[in-house]
Amino acid sequence: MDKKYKFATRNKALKDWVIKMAHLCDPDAIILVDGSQEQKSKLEKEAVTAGELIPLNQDVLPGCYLHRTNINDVARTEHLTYICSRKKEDVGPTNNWMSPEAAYKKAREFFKGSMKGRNMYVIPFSMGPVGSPFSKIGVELTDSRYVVLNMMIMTRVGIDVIRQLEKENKYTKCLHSIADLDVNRRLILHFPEDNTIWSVGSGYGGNVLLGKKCLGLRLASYMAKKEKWFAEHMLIMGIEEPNGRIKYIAAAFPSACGKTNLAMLIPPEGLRRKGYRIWTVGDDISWMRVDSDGSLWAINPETGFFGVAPGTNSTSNPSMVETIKKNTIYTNVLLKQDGTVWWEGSDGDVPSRGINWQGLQWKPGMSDNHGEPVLAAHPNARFTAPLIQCPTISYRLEQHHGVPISAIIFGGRRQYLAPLVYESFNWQHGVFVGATMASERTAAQYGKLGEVRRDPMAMLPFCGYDMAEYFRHWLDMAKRIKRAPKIFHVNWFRIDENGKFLWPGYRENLRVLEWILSRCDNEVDAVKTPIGFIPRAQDIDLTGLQLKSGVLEKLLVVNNKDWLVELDGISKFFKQFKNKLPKELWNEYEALKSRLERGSERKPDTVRGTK
Ligand code: GTP
Ligand code: SPV
Ligand code: MN
Repeated sequence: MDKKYKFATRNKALKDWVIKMAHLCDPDAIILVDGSQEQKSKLEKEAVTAGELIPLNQDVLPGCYLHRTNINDVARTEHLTYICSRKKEDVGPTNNWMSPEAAYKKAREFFKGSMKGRNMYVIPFSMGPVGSPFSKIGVELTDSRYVVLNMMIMTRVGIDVIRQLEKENKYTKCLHSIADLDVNRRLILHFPEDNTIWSVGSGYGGNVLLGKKCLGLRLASYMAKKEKWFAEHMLIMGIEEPNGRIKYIAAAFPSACGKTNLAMLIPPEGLRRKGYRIWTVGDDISWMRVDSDGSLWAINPETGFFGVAPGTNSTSNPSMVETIKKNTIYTNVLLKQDGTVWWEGSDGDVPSRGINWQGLQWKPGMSDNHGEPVLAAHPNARFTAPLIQCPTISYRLEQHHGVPISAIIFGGRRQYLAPLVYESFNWQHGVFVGATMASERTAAQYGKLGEVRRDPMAMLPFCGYDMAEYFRHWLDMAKRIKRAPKIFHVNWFRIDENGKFLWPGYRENLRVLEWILSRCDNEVDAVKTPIGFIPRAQDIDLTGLQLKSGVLEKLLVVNNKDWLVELDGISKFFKQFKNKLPKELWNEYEALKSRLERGSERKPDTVRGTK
């Protein structure tokens, strides 16, 4: 019953692989995605006919569509995500492991005949500008038009990538099928040694847009270790200072902890008047290399935003509101009667009715059988929109060498403990700060909301190899980076006795970034605490911000006793890496411990000039 599949390319190996996968999945036909507008329109029409996309009100939202995923398929499924290295110890204690043989065998069963009645699309894509030495090429085979249309926004798709492949033949083989969307037959598999990704049984973004987390972080981090660069879960932004210079920073926060919002903030009035302006380079992934000048240079390998919808409005993120007015795919938000969309924390009044993310009639105030409110949008509802539509997009987006990084920022969602901002003492201590990051769980992944989990460098779910080796890599890179960025930690999420956020966050975060940059330029003194340098209250410019007196001081408190308790969690986390954990990190741990113990006997904060 062998079908004759047709697929033309001069790259013989590529052709053989595509045909072989087609024989496994049994699609009706193979279709090459060429990135053209005509093909895009055709796919949109077909997706609408098939009910995969709902066209939105084209007068208000031109080129926009709504998609609903299955209700059991609304976030990344980390427990079904595996790194399949030949040796189990190579993935470390924080990754799920399956042997390549077992993984291929198990997934092959799910892929067998999975595309019957559908087409197999061949998406050639480049992460990073086509032809840049930073870039990596992938080819994703998928039976989902939703995936094709999203990939066309998120990555560079088209014939020029195929041409590149004909020259180089180095690419990541990505296979995806929605199959029957059965959570019991769902697997997200990475084969770093084969440069291959297999994803089956899901239709949710992070599980299926294989350029993003799967290639852009898991496989890329593995390559980066070997090739001596960094693939990180970081935003990249340019901060234009009043003197006209633009400085770039990269910041790693766990999923749904504010990368997108920070990357495209509009300066608050007080700072705007001073002359600050923001340039957005990326909101999720940063690939960084040491260039010949000894600095770290970063590109955003993506071309789109796959951003969290709930909470996005004209106050929290006006640039995003502007960005998603056209050519945007909305996933799992509320459909209003007028053919526009809504979500919790969106602009405008709460609609009197609509169809919610589950496809059910919805009215405000509804509750389910357990008395829980029925939501209009899923908390992890997202939009996919082209970067170039962002009013603050950086003109350096397409530059093959990216942008030079002045500061690296780590951060998490901590109701207590971590102060608004602190600076590490040096690179090694900065790596310790990143390696001991922790955050409260959000809706971006399955699991118990609010639970504190350690998420080093925001990479716990995205590191494609043993995290102990990953820390080693971070430490080793110090030798190569002659002009190393300073490393900071921020926390926008500290709360008061009433459970309210102490810090207004969002655009006001620029006030903290201003301090960070002035520290990079050695322009201000700081207060030395056991955990690092914190700002003197007078050095955070609060012009135009109504912050009650004493609040900033509260935000900056470093409580030694709490940190000593935190050390237990850190030590537990470190211990699982056994003797593979770099000893430098244990040294940092011991040093912090003794600073905290000494500190609790003395006056906690000692002001010291560090200029
Ligand atoms: P991923 O796309 O999952 O990697 O998430 P992200 O890190 O880009 O997070 P995003 O910017 O989308 O923010 C996620 C949630 O955090 C949204 O609900 C925001 O409204 C909220 N948020 C972002 N910045 C701040 C802030 O400064 N303060 C507070 N309190 N909330 C914020
Ligand atoms: C994240 O969860 O960190 C995201 C969304 O950016 S996803 O692409 O689904 O991983
Ligand atoms: Mn992310």
